Amino acid sequence: MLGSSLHQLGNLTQLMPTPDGTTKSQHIFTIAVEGNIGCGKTTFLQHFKGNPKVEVLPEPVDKWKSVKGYNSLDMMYKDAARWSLAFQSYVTLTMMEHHENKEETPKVKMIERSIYSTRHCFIENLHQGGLMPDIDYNILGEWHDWLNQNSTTDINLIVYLRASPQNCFDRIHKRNRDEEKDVPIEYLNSLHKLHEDWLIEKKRGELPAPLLVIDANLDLEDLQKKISQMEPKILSGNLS
Ligand code: TTP
Ligand code: MG
Repeated sequence: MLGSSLHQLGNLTQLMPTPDGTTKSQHIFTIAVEGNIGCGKTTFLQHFKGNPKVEVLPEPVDKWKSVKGYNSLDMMYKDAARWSLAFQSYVTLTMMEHHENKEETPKVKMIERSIYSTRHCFIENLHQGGLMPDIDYNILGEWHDWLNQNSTTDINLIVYLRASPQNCFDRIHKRNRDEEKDVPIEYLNSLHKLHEDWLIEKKRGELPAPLLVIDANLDLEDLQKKISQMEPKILSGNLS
């Protein structure tokens, strides 16, 4: 079913004139890779990096770490009650840059996360945990509603890398990103629950795209093998 919608999307590909006179096309198929912090999203994207038919857009964590000299990720972790609105607004902006990104030749676009997980997992978590007041939460909610209605936020497939919070915790400590050194397991437990509520239990309403769940509890080598096996399915969008 998804295979035929991919075909239709291919036919619908539009060439869009840009102010500099060149034309850029819509992507034929957009895949959002989702899952808890440390579940292996970047590893998954790396696998497709050399493929000329795929445009890979990893999460711009470096941008978040350097906003005109400010490390907004670090500020958020150190004082979430003060900085989460600023940080989550910036994350939303950088997610939109990826959603709106267009190429000169149509390709499959693969993005690390989306505005959907920013909202349903991270913003929700901060609000539920009492670190984001209602007013900030409501304003961000209105921004997200507006963006969904007025800009390109369409995705065609969600790949959910499902891993236990304990495995994510171990990987985060192994990779040792400075800002994340004090992330407690409880934080990963709540984020895991919010991913499950959104993607598996569908508590946030209908998903924006069909879902492919991959067990990401495997060690790195086995995960790589699994991604290779599943590559044709993922890139064709044919889940049957
Ligand atoms: P992730 O988006 O989970 O990316 P990752 O690179 O840690 O995951 P993986 O190992 O699977 O590639 O989170 C990046 C950091 O940004 C992490 O510390 C959580 C934080 N973050 C937020 O606080 N709010 C957000 O909305 C997002 C998207 C990330
Ligand atoms: Mg990553």
